[in-house]
Amino acid sequence: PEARDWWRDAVFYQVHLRSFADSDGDGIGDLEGLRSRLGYLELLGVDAVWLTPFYRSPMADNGYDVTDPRSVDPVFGDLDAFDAVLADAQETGIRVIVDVVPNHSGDLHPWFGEALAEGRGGAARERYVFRDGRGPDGARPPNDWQGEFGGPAWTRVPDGQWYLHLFSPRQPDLNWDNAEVQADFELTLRFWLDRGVDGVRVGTAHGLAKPAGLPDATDGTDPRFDEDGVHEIHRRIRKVLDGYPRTVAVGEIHVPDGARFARYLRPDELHLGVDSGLIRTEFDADALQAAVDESLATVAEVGAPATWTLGDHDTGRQVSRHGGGDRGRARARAMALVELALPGAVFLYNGEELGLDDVELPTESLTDPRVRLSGGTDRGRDGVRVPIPWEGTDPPFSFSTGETSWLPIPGRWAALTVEAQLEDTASTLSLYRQALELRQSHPAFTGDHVEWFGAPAGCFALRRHSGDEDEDGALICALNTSAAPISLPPGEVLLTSAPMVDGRLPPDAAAWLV
Ligand code: ISL
Repeated sequence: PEARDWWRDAVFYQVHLRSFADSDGDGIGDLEGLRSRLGYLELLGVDAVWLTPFYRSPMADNGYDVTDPRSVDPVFGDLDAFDAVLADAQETGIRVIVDVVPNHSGDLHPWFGEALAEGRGGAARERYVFRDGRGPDGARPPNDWQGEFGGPAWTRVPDGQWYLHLFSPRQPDLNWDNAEVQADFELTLRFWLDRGVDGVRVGTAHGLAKPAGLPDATDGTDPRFDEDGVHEIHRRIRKVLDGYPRTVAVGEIHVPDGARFARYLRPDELHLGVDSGLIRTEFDADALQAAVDESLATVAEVGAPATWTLGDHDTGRQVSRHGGGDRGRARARAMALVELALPGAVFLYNGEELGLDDVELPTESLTDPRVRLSGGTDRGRDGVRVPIPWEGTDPPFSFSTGETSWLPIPGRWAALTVEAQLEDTASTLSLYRQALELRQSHPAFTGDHVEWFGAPAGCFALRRHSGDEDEDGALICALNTSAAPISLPPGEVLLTSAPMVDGRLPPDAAAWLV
């Protein structure tokens, strides 16, 4: 019989390419750098890599402003370099998915140039969302929508029309009612699938479709996202993927509730949706238990696997979110054992396995368009995109063959380099390696059922099992978010996120038992 779909319980590792490894000394991570570090990903033990956008782009939003979705930006290499990464990764047993950006193009995409040159009423404008403004002379935007990064979601062009951009003005939204837009996206999917990628991450999967008439946002509704029409688009994407066996489509889906989320994962839509429930939940056993239950219940409705993530290139790192320092790191380590204990797929973000924290960058280093569009009240997302410290005692810690890196790496990360942590059995990297190894090889990690049993206040104990009466295969994950050490349930301890104290699990720690 056909083996279980690989992606149902895969551990995906998000490579923020620009920040991963630089092979040519310009301070920017690239494909050849990634290729040279595939051995590390093998050692870490991940199943797949999700590669952030590497397409030709002016990088006004970190490459999510794509000029040509079927190309490689020279700063990252070329198509041959991409093919080499793909071949070597797959040879090593690591699958590769690429980030596709269907909601918008970059402003340097030839289509947008044509739309501006052609003027109002022309077919080139139909690929985007151009409208006349309101009020005398159309001087007010067509509706009241705000952009995700701040400011109005509309920008006026010299002939007086406005175009829609849910993100930065350099990311005009595509019109998904337009046949050319649809056909071109299918070409892009096939371009990468034909090259052999194992799937795609669909950015802003809850965007794309826009409501007829582009109504104002009234209280309690957000007409910008999660329109019913988006599901027809996902069904078309799924049909394309179904022609490529064993590929996966992973959606970035931000919607108000689980019922809306599940709609994207119906059997003829996306395979997986990145669930940010754990990211939003505080370090509290009851709250975390509720979040896990909610995520499991959400996907159970549609038969999709759950997914778990503690961070990505858009959200703050766990260590900092939990207060930083030793306590923040202890909590982040505990959360790693929680996410890796659960049934379903996991999305790790590069550097999470090193216990990296958010970096306070000098203003002149910031590149995120959110900084400017928010009027500077928001420091943006660069602080979670600082390059990986690999080796040595000083920045850039072998991230680059050159002297510098596109964002400065703090000297205090000297203790967190891959090199330092590989040698230290107590390091966060060693914890992740052990956890991934167990998750991969131990039979206790095969069950799909989760149940909870009695634990002291401020703690939880979950039991993951197969649902059969044969309970030999069960895994127990205990989490202590209380202020006091706790006794563990009976069983053999496989792994703890912190050393036991007098036979008990200390605060801010988790343990796995069988
Ligand atoms: O981080 C956010 C706001 O600052 C989110 O709203 C995020 O922008 C949204 O989830 C969509 O994310 C994806 O597309 C964005 C890009 O900036 C993100 O990095 C990407 O993950 C626009 O292309």
